[in-house]
Amino acid sequence: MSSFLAHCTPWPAALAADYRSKGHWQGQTLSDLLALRVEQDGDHLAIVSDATRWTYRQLAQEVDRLAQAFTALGITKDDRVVVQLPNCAEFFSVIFALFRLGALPVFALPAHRKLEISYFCQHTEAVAYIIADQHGGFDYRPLASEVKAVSPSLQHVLVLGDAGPFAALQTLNSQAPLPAPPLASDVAFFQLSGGSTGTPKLIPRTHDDYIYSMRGSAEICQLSSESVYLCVLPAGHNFALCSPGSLGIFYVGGTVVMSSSASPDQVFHLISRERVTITALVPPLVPVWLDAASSLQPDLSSLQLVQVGGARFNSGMAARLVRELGCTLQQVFGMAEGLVNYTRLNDAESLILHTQGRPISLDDEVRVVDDEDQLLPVGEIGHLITRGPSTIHGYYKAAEHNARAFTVDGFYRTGDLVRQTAEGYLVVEGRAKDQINRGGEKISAEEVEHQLLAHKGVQDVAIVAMPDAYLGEKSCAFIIRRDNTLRAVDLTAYLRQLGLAAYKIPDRIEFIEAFPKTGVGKVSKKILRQMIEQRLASV
Ligand code: J2J
Repeated sequence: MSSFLAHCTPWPAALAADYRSKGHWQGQTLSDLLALRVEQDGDHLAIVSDATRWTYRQLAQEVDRLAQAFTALGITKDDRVVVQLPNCAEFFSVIFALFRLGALPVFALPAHRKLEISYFCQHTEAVAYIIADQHGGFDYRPLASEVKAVSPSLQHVLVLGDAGPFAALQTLNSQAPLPAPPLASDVAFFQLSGGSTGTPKLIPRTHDDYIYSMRGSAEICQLSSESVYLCVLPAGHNFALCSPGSLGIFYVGGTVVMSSSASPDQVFHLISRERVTITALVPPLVPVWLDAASSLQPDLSSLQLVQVGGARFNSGMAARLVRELGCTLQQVFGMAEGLVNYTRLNDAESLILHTQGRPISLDDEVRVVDDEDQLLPVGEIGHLITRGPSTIHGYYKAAEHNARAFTVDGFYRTGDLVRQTAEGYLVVEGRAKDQINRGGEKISAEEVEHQLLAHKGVQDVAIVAMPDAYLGEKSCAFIIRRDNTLRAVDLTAYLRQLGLAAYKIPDRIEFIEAFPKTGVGKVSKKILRQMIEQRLASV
């Protein structure tokens, strides 16, 4: 048995043994699953992406080519590789090649820029960074040059498309013999945490724990080889990858259709052409799709299940979705740290419209506790803490933070405020963590505050969520400036130039003379939220 990756926290031995004995952890790797698919039905269509149509066999061939090529480059077990690809077929050939080697993808989002990517590369000591040449009007190659200049560990930049000064993924070739495959208990990759701290946190997930979540999710969603999943959200995000997402589809031998955009024109075309049966959305996309569907009248008759999650979903909009699309709605309340809750397909409508579901199995322990970690009576609102076969016991290289983020008996503090119904379903009521949920994109207030504080014109800053009709929440930065000539545009331009992802740049900046304080003299974000709410309501 190999030891667990350094700077990661393994599950306590007793829990691990329990999960194995109950069959939650079955000792399979993600590579094993792909090999099984090829064996069972290699000619089934696995991925559609633009003009690319790969069967499972073709996918596996691409995976082998890349695994050999990566090996020839010296990429090997436990090496970290930052993967920042748009939704395309090659996303999967790259990650399965890394899985085969036991090298560890770090799933960056396409929106991440220099600050985030160089942090991931430095923090994980990544040896390679994999990008597309361009996507969404952005050229990733100059970004890669900047990242490389500040990331001493980085040996390779590999590019899908026109490689410029780097190496092209498509032409890599080698006959290098492959090393022994990893173990199911090994860390397989890193997900990113939504985060509430100064620096982003990385989430080590193992093959065993991820496959537990994927298999359970695929069963709950009743996937089969007939299922066709439209991947609209970023492919590496936990929701799109594993709830049940693309990996859940591969597990049952279905087909994944990649969409590089969430615009109704493109997705409706793909849904009717490929006879898509299931897709996953964040709440802001729902009214956009519904409005467009009512005017364009596309053929969405193949669609059986629409999953919505990532942020609070209004029950009125949920009812509208069911009425207008005539398919099943599933609410999904998940987190990259592990726990995922689902409403079940045959649940009563009241549960589907008004709750965020329940965990995959009873071994996903969920507790609702007060500020002192004491269990609350069922129905009361409190902090959600959780432990289970897919929930991590520690972030990567974050010992100090881990001491606060987990209870002594290994429960993860989700930072969500929830209530549990008599049926055991969870309703998300709010948030205790210092985060803004911008339509499913998570922003750590502290991370952005930290960047703004480095500006010489800023004396102090506090970032809070403000209501937004479309996104649910947007971010508002309250700033005490040193100099009255400092303007909001100076600060947003500053953040952009530093290389912060666009979604983290405050949507609004309010200059203020002094912060309201709590009874113990801390900045009261609660009062700041009320202030901006009132200001927005009065215009
Ligand atoms: C309210 N808040 C929600 C929901 C997540 C499936 C689905 C989503 C994610 C995800 C995921 C919510 N209602 N339905 O990983 O596998 C907020 C909570 C949660 C945080 C996690 C998956 N669904 N949230 O969103 O890691 O605050 O994962 O703790 O990005 O999103 O964010 P993330």
